[in-house]
Amino acid sequence: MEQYREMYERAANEPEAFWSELARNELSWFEPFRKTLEWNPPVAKWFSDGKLNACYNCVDRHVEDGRADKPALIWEGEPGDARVITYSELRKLVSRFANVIKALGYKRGDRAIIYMPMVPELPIALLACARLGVIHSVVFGGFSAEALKTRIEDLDATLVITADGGWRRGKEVRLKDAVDAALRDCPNVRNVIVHRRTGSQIEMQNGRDLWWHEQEQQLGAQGDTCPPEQLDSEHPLFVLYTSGTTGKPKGILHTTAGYLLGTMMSTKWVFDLQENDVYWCTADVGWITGHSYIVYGPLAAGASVVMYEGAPDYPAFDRFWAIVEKLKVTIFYTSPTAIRALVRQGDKWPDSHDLSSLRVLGSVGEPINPAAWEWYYRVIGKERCPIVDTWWQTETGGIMISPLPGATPLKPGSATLPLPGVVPEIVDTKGNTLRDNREGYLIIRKPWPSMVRTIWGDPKRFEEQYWSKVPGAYFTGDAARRDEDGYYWVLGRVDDVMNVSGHRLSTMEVESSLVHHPAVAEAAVVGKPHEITGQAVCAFVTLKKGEWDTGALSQELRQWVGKEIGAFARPEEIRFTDALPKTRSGKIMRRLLREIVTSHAVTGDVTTLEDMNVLASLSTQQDEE
Ligand code: 7RM
Repeated sequence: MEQYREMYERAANEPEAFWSELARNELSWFEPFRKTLEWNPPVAKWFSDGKLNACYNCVDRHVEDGRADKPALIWEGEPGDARVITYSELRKLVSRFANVIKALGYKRGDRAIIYMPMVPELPIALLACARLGVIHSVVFGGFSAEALKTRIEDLDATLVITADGGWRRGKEVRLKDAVDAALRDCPNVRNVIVHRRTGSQIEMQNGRDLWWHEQEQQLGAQGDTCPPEQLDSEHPLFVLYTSGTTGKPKGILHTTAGYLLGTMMSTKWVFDLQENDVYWCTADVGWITGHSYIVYGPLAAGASVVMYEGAPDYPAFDRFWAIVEKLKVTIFYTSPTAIRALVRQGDKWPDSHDLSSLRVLGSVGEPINPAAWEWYYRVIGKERCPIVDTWWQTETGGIMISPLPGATPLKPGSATLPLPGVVPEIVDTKGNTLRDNREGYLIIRKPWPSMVRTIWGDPKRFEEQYWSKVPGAYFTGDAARRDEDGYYWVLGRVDDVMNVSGHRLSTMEVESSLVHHPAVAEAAVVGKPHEITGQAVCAFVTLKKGEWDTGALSQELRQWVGKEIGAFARPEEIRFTDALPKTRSGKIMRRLLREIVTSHAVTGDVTTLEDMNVLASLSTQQDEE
């Protein structure tokens, strides 16, 4: 802890010296940089006159530094197939695929959309693009053809990399069909490169569509090497689309050196990464967590990275724990949603596996409620493994607030303290700094290397969205509180904070209380306009298996919350439902629920919604009332 304090102080007092020293020592450069930071808010340039290559940093340098035979990717397919790829094999596979792309005429600055299942060819495709300076944009394989099309158009991509399909709960997700549908309206795409995964029947359009393996075969042996391009530090590495408050998704742009440094250092610090760790992040590469903590961070750090193709409950609810046991996973990083889903199935699933290899547990994506935290700590970590609750965003590129395992004393539900070089603050609506224990907006005062550089094609929206609320500071859109120990408690999105009778109330607080009740599986809470109190609490609740008298339970739950938080927090209304509307990454879409309780119409972007039927049945329920 003392070491952390020292480092934090140093980074706060001399940020440029702190980051430039790390960048020099931890990254491999073709040409060294002299300028550390040019900051003209909101435009940041880090290490701008240096040259490097992200793929070289993630792959080649480890082969050259004695990790040639170390496993880089340890892959588990959903059907039970498996592959281990060493760093030297990865260099060859990435170089060959980079040569395929290059031979087709794609070059630095071009844009490629990647739409693939969780197979090794997915990180290989990202790294091959990075090797050539081709800007990639991964679209999560669960997105529809329509969502795919919007992204291809916004990015003006000329190349699509996909697969015939992937496996999910024993069924094929037919990716190539979706690409075909999307491309009917995208004349600028010249080629589709298709990896064969499922072997099912698909259409191949002559001249446009090419099989990955056939293109590779044509290369011959000289295809094994491909010199990495020497790129500027600020060369765009990727664009990742994320939904904002409007209907149109935002293309978050990350560049090369700063992003790589931020993700690599945070991987080492937050997970206490050691040479022989077996590291597993269960996210999909289609989300920022997968980009930063499956691909770029851990590979830049030379780690052995586990990757799993399928669903956590296939063929049974113990799939995660079976993989932990089989591969002797030491670091395990997942989401509260996944944890809650598994809690619901009972302890017998983890209890039937040897989880003694685990050393550090991580959580990401939303605040982790105390009940889930306790279960994760006790049943998975056997009270031996620290839980790192990591707060960050697509826009921040890497982890910003998190405990350091073994050093930071934990408080369940708090992401604890900022990493070195991160300067958060809690402010009111006017941008004034608030005292401890006051809820306010979470902002970041100082620029950091892995920060978002712009919104693709929309610098104006970038400025308005993130930099105009508190001039010169980054606005996260989250509400948070800092306690008397300096610990941060992130309460959720600002638009998820309710105000009931003048009391600030987090939707999460009420949800957390509701899921404490033995009958409740999941809960989502939104504020509903109310004549007297301003807003009233409205809760959507799913129940655990069993027979429930919902009338009586409704009363009981209201009192339950009243007792746990206070009478003002009691939900005025409780709606029981079979499922909650969620994004494909598992976040509850409160915005949609809010629209259901305020009006009848649902507008805006719903392309990230997991199951549209959930939405339809929730609105109908209201229509009937
Ligand atoms: C990594 C990721 C970002 C939003 C963010 C928060 C919420 C994420 C935590 C969290 C509380 C956490 N990127 N969030 N992590 N809230 N504690 N540890 O999820 O761009 O998809 O979402 O997620 O609201 O603003 S994201």
